[in-house]
Amino acid sequence: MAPPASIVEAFVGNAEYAPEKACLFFEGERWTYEGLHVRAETFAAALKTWGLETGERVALFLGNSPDLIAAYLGTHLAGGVVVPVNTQYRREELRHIFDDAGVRLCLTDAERRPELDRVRAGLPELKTVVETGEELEDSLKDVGEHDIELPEGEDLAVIAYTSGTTGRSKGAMLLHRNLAANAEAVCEAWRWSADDKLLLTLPLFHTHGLMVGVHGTLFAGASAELYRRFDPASVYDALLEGSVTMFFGVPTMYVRLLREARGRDRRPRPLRLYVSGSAALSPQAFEEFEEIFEERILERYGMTETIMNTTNPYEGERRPGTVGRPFPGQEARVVDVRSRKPLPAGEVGEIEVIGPHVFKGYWNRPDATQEVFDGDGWFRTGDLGSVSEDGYYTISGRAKELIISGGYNIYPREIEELLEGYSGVSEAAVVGLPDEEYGERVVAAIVRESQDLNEAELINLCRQDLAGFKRPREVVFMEELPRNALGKVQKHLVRDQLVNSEEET
Ligand code: MLC
Ligand code: AMP
Repeated sequence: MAPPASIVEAFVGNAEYAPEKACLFFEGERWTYEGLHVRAETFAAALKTWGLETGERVALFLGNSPDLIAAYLGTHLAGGVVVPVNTQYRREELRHIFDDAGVRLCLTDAERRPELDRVRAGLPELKTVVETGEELEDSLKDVGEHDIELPEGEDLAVIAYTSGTTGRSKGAMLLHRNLAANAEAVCEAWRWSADDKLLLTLPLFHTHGLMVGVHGTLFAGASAELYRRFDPASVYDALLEGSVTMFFGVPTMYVRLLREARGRDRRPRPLRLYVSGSAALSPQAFEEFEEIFEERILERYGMTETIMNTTNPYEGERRPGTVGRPFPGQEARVVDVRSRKPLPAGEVGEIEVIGPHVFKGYWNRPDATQEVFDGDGWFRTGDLGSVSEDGYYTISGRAKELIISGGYNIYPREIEELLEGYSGVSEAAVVGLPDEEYGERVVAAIVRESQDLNEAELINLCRQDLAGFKRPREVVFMEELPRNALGKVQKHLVRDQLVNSEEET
């Protein structure tokens, strides 16, 4: 039998095979495969009743909940394309995504709606906004009968916005077949089966939570205990309770779990699998975790454009500080950044990947798409690294200018452009400084026009315009920014100055 061409096809197959099997647990509710299937079909019919045409975009701007997953599947059943939206985004970030993707319909919740309402007038293509709860339940009552079809593998499934080097984020176009192929590879590599129960506390608007956590669960016919958000105490309690078999987290979550464990007497029994990704897990955290939890975390490496790229082995050596080998059916290589020629083991260059998981390109951005493909379909990840003689990849830096804080990607240019737009700021350079908990934290170096401008004022302005995780944690005023002979700001020197002044204080 041919493998499923989409996640929704795999899900429907599992729902037909084992309708009564538990799929999701959420705040005391138990959702069976059949229950979620019915809800997804209701969403699909509702989207059609509200006028959604094949290929039109549906934004999901709401917190973790079964409805988010049902609406995701329902959009695919209705032939729509999902645009997941970070729930921390503020007006300008929202305006850009909704406008760029031409979002036609949005499902949101009471907490996020006011932020969307602030920009709605400037979004003529956004015809319908529905809020979960009473408004949604009322509108689902009038849903008509509609034909529902499974999507084709080549159809566009998701436009996932990823931070952009030029400030504005770009929409990565993932096809149904990309999602299905990667989920199949992940399930095979990690031996994910219908018997598994994943503790899922990651946000569902990013690759890690949605395309690894949710897709893997639905593909394997497994179940997930879904949380609204990560909270170390509740996660520790759930681990002690012992019914989950897997936990996936970003390194910040593991750092917090370790802190939680130090304050507890009881230890959870080892799980089948702990996975870390989205940012580098420090070898210290890996080792401390092994001491306390008696388990070696499996670290893997992925990104929005390609979902999962490499993984440490399920059986075999999980090597701290490395991200393992390519997933089954996929390939990776390290190339020289200038000549683009493959490099021998041990040498550092840019990591490239190829395979059925690699996205189609950026929405409406053929220029940007062309830049990231290196001929013959190899995708330039923008990550620097090397590969060992026995095939393990190590990420050692980034060719792209990027800060990763708590697993969220932040492009400094976006924040610099905003800061430079504030009155009193003549120049801004944003860098990431090392941070024990978040890996890196955002710090802004500012050249100001007047001494009256202060740190609190700038941070407050950013609070209004930016998602909280992008807001600079500190602002440092400088007489001038270090520049090279061509006038380009030397970010590494800014960073060195800030690190040195931190060490002095
Ligand atoms: C929240 N805050 C952060 C932050 N997350 N600040 C810096 N970095 C972060 N990552 C800020 C909030 O804005 C707020 O500040 C304050 O912290 C408290 O908010 P909170 O909601 O209580 O957040 P917190 O519990 O601290 O969140 C930490 C976290 C979260 C680790 C649980 O960041 C998280 O869920 N990260 C996961 C991100 C993720 O899924 N990445 C995957 C990308 S996919 P204020 O001042 O505004 O109130 C990818 C590909 C791959 O990378 O390989 O997986
Ligand atoms: P995003 O664009 O949000 O999907 O983030 C992808 C980026 O996260 C990658 O390009 C890497 O820089 C980083 N990343 C993901 N997993 C890891 C990991 N295990 N170690 C180091 N960096 C990682």
